[in-house]
Amino acid sequence: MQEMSLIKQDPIIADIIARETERQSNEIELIASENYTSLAVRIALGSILTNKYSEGYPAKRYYGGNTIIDEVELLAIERAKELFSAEHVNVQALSGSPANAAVYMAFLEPGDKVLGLRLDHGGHLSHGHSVNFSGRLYNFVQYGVDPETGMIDMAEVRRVALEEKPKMIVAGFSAYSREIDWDGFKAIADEIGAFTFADIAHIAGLIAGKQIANPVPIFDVVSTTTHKTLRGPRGAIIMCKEKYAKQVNRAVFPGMQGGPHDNVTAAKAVAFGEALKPEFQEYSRQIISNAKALAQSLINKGYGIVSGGTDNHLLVVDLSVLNIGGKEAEQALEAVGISVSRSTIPNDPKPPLNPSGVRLGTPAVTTRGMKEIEMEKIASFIDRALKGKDDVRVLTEIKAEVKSLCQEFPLSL
Ligand code: DSN
Repeated sequence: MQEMSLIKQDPIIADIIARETERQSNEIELIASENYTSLAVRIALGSILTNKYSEGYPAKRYYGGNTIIDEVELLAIERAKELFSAEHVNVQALSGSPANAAVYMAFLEPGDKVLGLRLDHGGHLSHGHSVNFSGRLYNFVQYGVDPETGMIDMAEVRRVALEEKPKMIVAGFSAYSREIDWDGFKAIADEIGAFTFADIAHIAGLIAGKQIANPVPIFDVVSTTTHKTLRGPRGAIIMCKEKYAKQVNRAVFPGMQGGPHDNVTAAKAVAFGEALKPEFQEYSRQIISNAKALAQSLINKGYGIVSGGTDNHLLVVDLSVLNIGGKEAEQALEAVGISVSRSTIPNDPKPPLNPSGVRLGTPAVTTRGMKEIEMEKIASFIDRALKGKDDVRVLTEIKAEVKSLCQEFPLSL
């Protein structure tokens, strides 16, 4: 019904959406930060809640007519609190980087010193990269992973922290595949009186699904996007101790943003409701099991995996063995219907536009219902496509096999 109306009113956009639906249905999604939302999440996203303005917070709005909207926001807050054992949650942050900007604004003054992980070692742009607002407004100093193990060395984090005495320590990453020692970060921060900030954007679903440790009860402030492993709409939330609630809320509105996107808030509430169900724990367990199986299958084929494996949903494959760059690999895999993102490896000798690795993630394929056996097949597709990247016949053959595997695991549209 809604689709018919779009086709009638704007056939060009309707056609684009139809083609993207077909692409998502028939291709393998291995981008670690992507997932497939449920129909319920998408119905909330497409609802008339998008028509409303509600600057402010429940019962304290700057516009009339918000009684029902207040119910939506309060429900999203309650569910997020339960999911992460949080004292306070702001559900209005529009996305990951704006959420992080609000966190910095709530706890720091421009020029303050912050400690975060280097982007090329698995960190995130908003954790202090020089081209990002974070690196321009704040004085970021950075730690890296151990060159031998590819893992964060807490002794090194402590050494840098004691030397630099930052006002805040950031933990949480975009391309790091190992468990994070939250208690270790907290202990180091306590030694120097620094705030602790965890960005759990990538692993929030695995924490909600009780498969990996939760920093929310011990850290001062935690941000997460809602659309990655958490499988909700594109957006973010910020969680903090009750004593910081006011400053975090003020940083989001009126500090960073105007009106919240109430349709997105409703979709977040739906996703949190889904994540509170016991089946989400099984989903999270399977994501990790699939990532381990994919890593092992690639290791068996001779590929290097940064840090030697994974404890979460992602892995960074070192392509040096094939002597091809991440960009060529990304393109070869796209040609067979497999989406991945190029990635630096620690101390990468190659440039960021064509680094030495690709990052793979299993949240989306796990949502489709794929298991370890399919990960072996996917590893074989990847290996054959990379080795046959210049042979159109080989690529065409693999593309047909990818489509046929996808059709065994249809998306719920
Ligand atoms: N772009 C996201 C990712 O792919 O990790 C992080 O913001």
